[in-house]
Amino acid sequence: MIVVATERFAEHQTPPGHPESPERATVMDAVADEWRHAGGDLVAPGPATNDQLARVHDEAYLERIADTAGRAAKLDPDTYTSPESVEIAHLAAGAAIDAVGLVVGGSHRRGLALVRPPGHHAEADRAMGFCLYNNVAVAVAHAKTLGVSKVAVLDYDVHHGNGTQHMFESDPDVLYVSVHQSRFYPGTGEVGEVGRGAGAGFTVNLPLEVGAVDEDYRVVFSEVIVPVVRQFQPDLVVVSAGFDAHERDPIAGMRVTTSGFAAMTMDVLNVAEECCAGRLVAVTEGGYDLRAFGDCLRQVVRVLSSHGAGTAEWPAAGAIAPTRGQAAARAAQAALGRFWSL
Ligand code: Q9C
Ligand code: ZN
Repeated sequence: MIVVATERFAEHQTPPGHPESPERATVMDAVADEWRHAGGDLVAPGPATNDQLARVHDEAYLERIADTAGRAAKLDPDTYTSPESVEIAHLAAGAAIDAVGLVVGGSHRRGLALVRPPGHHAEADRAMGFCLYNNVAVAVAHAKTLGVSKVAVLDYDVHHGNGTQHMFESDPDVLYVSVHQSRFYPGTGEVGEVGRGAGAGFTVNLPLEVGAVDEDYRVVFSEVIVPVVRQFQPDLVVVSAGFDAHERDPIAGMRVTTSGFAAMTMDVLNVAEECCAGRLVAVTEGGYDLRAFGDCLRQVVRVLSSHGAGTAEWPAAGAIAPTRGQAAARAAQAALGRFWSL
């Protein structure tokens, strides 16, 4: 596995008390250092170019963001820049691009880009939800230029990745799968959103009721996510790796444990092993409890650096019955049964 990271991600500043804080970069740095000291491969990213960003963002939007260079700006009620943010956002998208380049180039089977600001809420023409550029979408578009035909994106951030979904919703070569907290920010990601035109069936949304536990996630992974990704047969898997569904997270209401995140990552890595020689790139998104963020990142490093794949070690079911997961899986089977055998 290759880790793509830089201490410069701390330079993007948000207002005091903002959950997407520069301290998150300190956590990423600690994880990257541990990886390097253990003998792991670590590289610093180059900046994404305007042309690379323009594969998913509008030129007028890129100009608007470029105009905030050197100053603090409020782009949206949740999304702020500091003078350095544009430059750092280019490095975040560049890190996702570099991780994809290394994995598709064949020097590494797996990649992990430790980045901020996050990306999955950024639309073609709009910053939102702490996101400036859609790092994962830029990386997917980059993979296609390298000749990768089919890319599966799995987004386990607690919020729906509206930007990523919208950028690829008409594209049958990009499968977008999101599991998220239902009726929560940003408000999209209902189970009936299944893609448009030729892309119908290639958007899979699994909204879970607030309070979901590991066992709910295990149910939706085993009944929907793993079967769909397996049937899609991707040539590359990209994970929007947000950890704000964690039980310790301050801004959402799910109860996933650190082991639950390890198991989700292992489940999707297993499909990548089956379909595409384990070619998987994870790119960080949210995750706002610093301890949980670090713990989950260490689990992702452990899983992605394991040889081959093993069976996912889902935590033992607790006292809470997985009714939320069962309801989400049933709803997805009804909405998507005409596209996939579920
Ligand atoms: N204005 C990510 O996790 N909260 N973004 C809005 C009402 C926005 C989260 C609250 C949460 C954005 C990447
Ligand atoms: Zn999130």
